[in-house]
Amino acid sequence: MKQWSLCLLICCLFFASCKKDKKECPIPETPGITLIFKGLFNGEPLILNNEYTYSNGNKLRISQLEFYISDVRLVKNGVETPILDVGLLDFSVSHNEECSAKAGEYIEIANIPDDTYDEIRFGIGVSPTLNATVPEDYLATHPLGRSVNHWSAWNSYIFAKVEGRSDEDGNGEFENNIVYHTGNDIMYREKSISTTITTKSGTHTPISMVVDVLDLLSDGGNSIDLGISHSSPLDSAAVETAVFIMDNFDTALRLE
Ligand SMILES: [Ca+2]
Repeated sequence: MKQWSLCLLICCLFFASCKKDKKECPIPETPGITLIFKGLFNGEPLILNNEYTYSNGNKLRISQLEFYISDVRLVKNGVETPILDVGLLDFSVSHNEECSAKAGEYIEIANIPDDTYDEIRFGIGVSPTLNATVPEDYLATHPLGRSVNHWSAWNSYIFAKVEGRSDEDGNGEFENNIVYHTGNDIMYREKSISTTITTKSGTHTPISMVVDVLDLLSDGGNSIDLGISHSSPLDSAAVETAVFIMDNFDTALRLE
């Protein structure tokens, strides 16, 4: 009997600790569309700072994944309905532990016209029109109001961030710092996903997608040399790393 009580207590503590995290798991069933992005690494849930194996066998830890989406549109028979200008997916809170990582990082969009759509389109990064603005144009709570996400040297928002550390010499110490930041209008990418989306007033419509960090760093044939630890400046050869990551969103980000 004592053992059962102890077990129950542990279970309660487990669920209480899950609930306490800022990002809910499962996520709230708010009326409207909820765009859900579940971080993965090689098909497994992405837990920040956990150890994963890179394509060359080296160990690495991802400490941050973040990216903007913009110009989100629902499409029916080729006709677009805009539903969101810009949103920021910051995985730093939701992907700290398994429960909320499996639930995913999400953006809620209300007031969607009732209909059945056959496609969703959006840009990865900040659309050129919005990228011509600066954080000072916004409140700090707006997705574009974060001054740390704007790089004046690029005259651009940072479209995506993949950060972490890797163990390049296999001695168990993660000495290599990787900071891959992308930006500039040339790196803006369009994404289109064909799927049936039915919206009805007062109804929760989730669209679940995944984004696999290994697929951002490696396209199967080529992999980023993690020894190239930075993706900047824009005029350096290392910028190819940033372009490679943005190109890879096409396959790394997909319907769940
Ligand atoms: Ca090492």
